[in-house]
Amino acid sequence: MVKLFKEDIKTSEVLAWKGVHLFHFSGSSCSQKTRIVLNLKGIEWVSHPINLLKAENYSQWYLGINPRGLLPALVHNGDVYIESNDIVSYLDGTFETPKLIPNDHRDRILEQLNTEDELHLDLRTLTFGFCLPKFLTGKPPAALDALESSAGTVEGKTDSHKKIQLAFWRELAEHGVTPDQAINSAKRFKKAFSSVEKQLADQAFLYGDEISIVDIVWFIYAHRLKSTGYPFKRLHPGLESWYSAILSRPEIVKEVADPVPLKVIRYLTQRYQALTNATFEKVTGI
Ligand SMILES: N[C@@H](CCC(=O)N[C@@H](CS)C(=O)NCC(=O)O)C(=O)O
Repeated sequence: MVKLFKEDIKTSEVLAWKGVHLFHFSGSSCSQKTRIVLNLKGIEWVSHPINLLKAENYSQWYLGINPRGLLPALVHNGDVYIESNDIVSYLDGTFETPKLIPNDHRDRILEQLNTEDELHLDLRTLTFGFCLPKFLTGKPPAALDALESSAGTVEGKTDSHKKIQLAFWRELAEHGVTPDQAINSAKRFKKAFSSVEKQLADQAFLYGDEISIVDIVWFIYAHRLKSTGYPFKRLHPGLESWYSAILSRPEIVKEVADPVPLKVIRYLTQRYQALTNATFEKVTGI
């Protein structure tokens, strides 16, 4: 559980905030996960949008709340939590119903959340490779420099996560998404979703009749992957009714809806990829 120490929090005004506050961005998958959990649990929360397209997450103000410069971040009565899976676990423990991490399966669920987190950069790779033109995927070098030079600590220690983020963005700026990266990311998702499909073979949701946090996190990845051209229906036919059942919930669908400009950009990007033999299926061979 990544709960920041008081001395990590340089934007000290948040220490006095009461209630539940979420820093988030509409199109961020980790933010979507957290908003869905807040909705399903009926928790009242204050919204603090941070625009990733304007690199607001690298402002000194936001780095003073989340030294990793990532979304989401949760403030609850002055305590700051980062890492979306830690945030949803915290919310589930603090706001009892409906229970999204049933106690009987807690260890396995935490393991699955870990697996999902490890695939996060693969999701980014495929999103940037197949939904957006390259010129829209980068971060301003000055913003990356701001992250690199910020002296923020996480739980009192210099944080190693920053290096991973910086390497990702700098490599992306240098060579875009390479075919090898796309192939490897696609294969990892194929493996992960094959295992989700097995677990769902004879039940409506991954832990029985009720939706759990694991359904939510895999649903969000499935939803994003579908938009990249990953052949979800062909590879995982057993997941279609599970996916549609989750998508039909009003507390969920509203959090994953794409804005019209993004849909237009994605449509044009994928038309161009079709004309140049560079679609998801052509590149990954999956
Ligand atoms: N492991 C982190 C990943 C967070 C993450 O990568 N968030 C993305 C949005 S989904 C972000 O803030 N990206 C902005 C950036 O890297 O500049 C979590 O689960 O919270």
